[in-house]
Parts: sequence; structure tokens; C-alpha cells
Amino acid sequence: MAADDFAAKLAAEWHEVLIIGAGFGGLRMLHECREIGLDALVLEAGSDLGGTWYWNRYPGARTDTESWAYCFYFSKALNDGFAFKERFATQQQSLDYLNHAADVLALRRDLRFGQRVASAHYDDAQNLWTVITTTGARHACRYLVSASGLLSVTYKPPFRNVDAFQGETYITGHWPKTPVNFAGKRVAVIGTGASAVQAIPIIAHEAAQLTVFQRTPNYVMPARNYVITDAEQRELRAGFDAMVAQCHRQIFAFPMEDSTLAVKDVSPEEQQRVLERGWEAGGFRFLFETFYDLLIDRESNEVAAEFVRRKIRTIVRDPVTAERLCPKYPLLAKRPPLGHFYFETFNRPNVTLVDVGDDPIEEITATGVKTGSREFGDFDIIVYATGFDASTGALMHVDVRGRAGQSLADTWNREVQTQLGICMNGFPNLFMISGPQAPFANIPMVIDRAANWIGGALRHLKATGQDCIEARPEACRAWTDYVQMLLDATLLSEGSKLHSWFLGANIPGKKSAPLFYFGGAPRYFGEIDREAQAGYPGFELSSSRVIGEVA
Ligand code: N01
Repeated sequence: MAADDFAAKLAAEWHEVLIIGAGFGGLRMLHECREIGLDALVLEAGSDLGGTWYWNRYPGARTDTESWAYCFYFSKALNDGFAFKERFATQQQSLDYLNHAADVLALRRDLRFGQRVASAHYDDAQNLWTVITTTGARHACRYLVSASGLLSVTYKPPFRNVDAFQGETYITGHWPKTPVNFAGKRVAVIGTGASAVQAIPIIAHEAAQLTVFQRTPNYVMPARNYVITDAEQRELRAGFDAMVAQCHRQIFAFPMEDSTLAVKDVSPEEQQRVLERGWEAGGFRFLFETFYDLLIDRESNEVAAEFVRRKIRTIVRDPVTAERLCPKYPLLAKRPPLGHFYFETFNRPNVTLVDVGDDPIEEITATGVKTGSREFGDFDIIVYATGFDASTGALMHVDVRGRAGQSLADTWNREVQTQLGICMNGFPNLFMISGPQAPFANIPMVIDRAANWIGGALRHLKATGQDCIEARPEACRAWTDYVQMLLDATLLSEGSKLHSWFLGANIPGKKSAPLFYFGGAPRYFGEIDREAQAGYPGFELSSSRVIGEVA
């Protein structure tokens, strides 16, 4: 029976490709499918497109990648037709860009909103996936692409009595569409990760009082945001191709040049001068345009780490608060946030920092927060900026079943294994964009290369009359070991003691494992290209069709 006939029998709507999520990844993949001539539909839980930029509307939310390089790289025309307003795009500007792309590429007709995927089951006999959403809508497809985001499942710590609080409660990753009014309110923010670091300075300006609960301090580097002038806009447009090439060769796929200097190559005075220049340049330039060995050499790392601590001690007036804000672990062992006057905010008289590192929050009360030894009350609002069940979280919250009904959640609870961070053994024709063991880097660039690679694989299947691709178990084992080895060569491996979400260590009970490839984006791009050029040796390709079948 042809696949679409079988889908009709299941009372399911048939598409060759189903894509989960209408953020950057889903939109990019839909465009890829259209280029190949494949019929594709995007299922999106939200009421509109945007993904991360739809859900994360908290005050201060904006990109940490320079706006002009946070885009769809396959089209200069898309960037030419859009006015990037600031160096780091606000949440609304990011959403505007995605809407602009969706309009220009006419993507909306294949986006289905309000459709949260509840289950996705592979049918061995028919070689197709059936996908059911929480509204009960049934779909079937040959190829399933998860573009559900590496940071889309919010995490709220299981404090006792979270519902006891009688004021307003918000979570940064699921912020309401209507603005929250902080004016005159006593506000608690729990968490000091990238989301909190962006939100805290803005909330502090509005609130009567702001209390920040910090478990682990962060190395926050100044973003040094600015408004893009017309003249700079013209320069950026003229430099589009060079920018794309630069992102392809930079270790984290950012629009900057990697330093070729090691800390020990230069005198202590020169080290400080180089670091000062990076600090002034702003954003992640402090990490990548200063010295290349910060991520791999402990002593080099300590020079840069101490530089940041000195900055914190200079900026923050109260020495006790300054010391609390100083991280004592290696720089980059956790994902460092970019700040917009973050440390300066702690000089305000209405802002208090509470260190809960050694005195954990245990309970939420009717009016506030209780740690092991102290009680903080009289809050009107609690903001949870407590992060995400990252990377594996999104698919593990869906009932995904592969060959012979094997559960993805059970499989990943035993061990996360992938081939190239894109496919898995036991789950044929399931692809992941920004999946576990893919690089953590400038996300739209990782998305672009993954969508392009998946498109190449689908083209290859079509051209060779095949319709089934599955990662070989030995390839998955080898990739997993390789990802672990790459991680162990960096100081990022220390993140397991620091609740790093890079390793899943922020979620109690989640097995700590390398969730990202840290061998450098250019190396990864080369590796996935070579796999395709070699004819996909790490995959088994086959045909489920019988002669005469059309689907
Ligand atoms: O989440 P996080 P996030 N008691 O996990 C604390 C991306 N992003 O949403 O550090 C007390 O970093 C936790 O403490 P600790 C970016 O990649 C991008 O801020 O685990 N505190 C931490 O301080 C980023 O890295 C952008 O000790 C608890 C905070 O909650 C990623 O999203 C902007 C606790 C969680 O921080 C995640 O950032 C924003 C507990 N029981 C985010 N549990 C841009 O690029 C957790 N915490 C623009």
C-alpha cells in the first residue's frame, strides 16, 4: 500500500516531511524541503512562529550574537531587505527578522500553530512516522525532523510549596505576551544565568526593590551594544559574503577572527593590554579575539579569569557583594553570559544579592523564599530564571518510539548516542537540528549546516531510489566517544560540578553527559561534509518500496 493511502487508513494527514518547531531551525528546514521539492509541514506548539524568540519575551531578552550574523546565511537578499537596528537584536527585532524571512519565503502556508507534538511513533512495516499532537490531530510522514530547540523546555526547581506564593510568578523562558508591570513592586529573581543577567538590570530600574538569588556567579562580559547607523548598515550589507565565510571558519561560528596568540606568548603587561582590548570590544570578542588557549590551558584561563574578577571588584562598590559576584571556577566552564550593565546594577540601592550557594533555597512561602537558614519575605513577584532541560529535554518530553516500539526517553536515559548529532540508531528517518552532540556555537549557523546536510541526505535518498536512512550503531558509539574525548580536552568538562546545562548537570537526576560537540564548528562542518561526500558510511540506507509503488 502506498504511504499516503496507509496514512488515510490511519485517518492521518500525510506529508513527506514533518518538522517539529517553527523557530529558526524549523523555518530553515522548511525552506530546504521546498528547495528539494518535498512536501513538508511544520507543527508548532506556540500560536505563532519564532521558537526561542516567541517564548523568551522577558525584559532585556536579546541575542548574544551580533544581529547581522544571526540570520539565514543562504540568502544575502534576506539580510539586504531587513534593517538590523542594534548590534545585539532585541527579542522583538529577532522576531521581526524571522517574520520578514517567513514573508519573503512565503513559509506561513506550511506552518500549523497551536500543535504541540505529543507522540511520534515509527511504523517498521510501513517505514513511516505517525505523529499526534495534544489537540488530537494525526499526521503521518516519511521523514521526521525535530527542530524543537535546544533550550525550549523550561526548568523550575522542585522547591517545596512552589504554589504557596501569593504574589505573581513568572518564568523567563515562558514569558507572557502582555508586559509585566514591575513598577513599585518588590521582586525576587532566582537564578543568575544568561536570561537573569539580561533581565536583572531592566527589572532593577522599574522595581521598588530587587533581590537576586545567586547559586553560582558567572563571568559576565560587557556586550557593548549600540544602535546600527545607516552607514554601518550599508557596510554590513556589502560585507555579507565575507561575514558568512568568517562564521564558517570561527571556532564558535561567530563573525569574528580567532586569535592566534597564546597567553604565554606575550609578557604579563601585553596580556593585560590584549584582554583590555577584548573587554572594550565587547561581546564574545573578549573570549575569542584575545587568546586562543583560554579553553584548553588552565593557567592561561586563570589569567583571563582573574582579569574579569578585577573588573568586577572595580565596578561593584561594596566589596562583599563584589566578592560574591566573582566566579572562582575556570572561565568558560559554564556558558558565560553577556551583560548590559549587569555588575553596575548591584551598585543600586534597591538591589540586594543573596548568595544561596552554600545555603540552598528549600521552600517557597506565601510571601517569599526560604533557604536552609534564612527566610526572605514580602515579595510581590518571583521571577524564575532557572533555565532549561536543555538539548535532550525537548524530545524526551515527547513520546518518541523508534524501531520495535523502543522509547527514545528510555534509550537516552541509558546513554545519549548519536551519529553526528543528527541521527540515531533505532530511529530511522528521524533527524535532529541542534540535537545532542551537535556543536554549541552560533545557533543559526549550526542550524543552517544541519538543515543543509539533512537536505543533502534526502536528495541522495531520492536520487538513489531509497527512502530509509538509519545511523549505524558502531558509528553512534564512535561519535559519542569522540564527543567525550573532545570535551575532556577542554576546561568545559569541569561543568559537571557547576550544574552546567552543557552536560545536563543543571537538572537533578539527569545523567551528566556531553550534550554538545566542542571540537570547533569548522571541524564539525568538515566532518559532516566528509560523511556526505563519502556516501554516508556511518548510515544504513535502504528502500522500503515495492516495485510499482508511487509514494
Ligand atoms: O539558564 P541557566 P538561562 N537554586 O541554566 C539557577 C541561552 N540564552 O535561561 O548556575 C538556585 O544558564 C542556576 O544556578 P547555577 C544561553 O545559551 C541565550 O539563564 O546552576 N538557583 C542559574 O543561575 C544560556 O546559557 C541568550 O548554580 C538555581 C540559573 O538558575 C541558556 O540559554 C539569553 C537552582 C539558570 O541559568 C540558559 O540560560 C538567555 C536552584 N535550585 C539565554 N536551579 C541569548 O543569547 C537553577 N538555578 C540572548
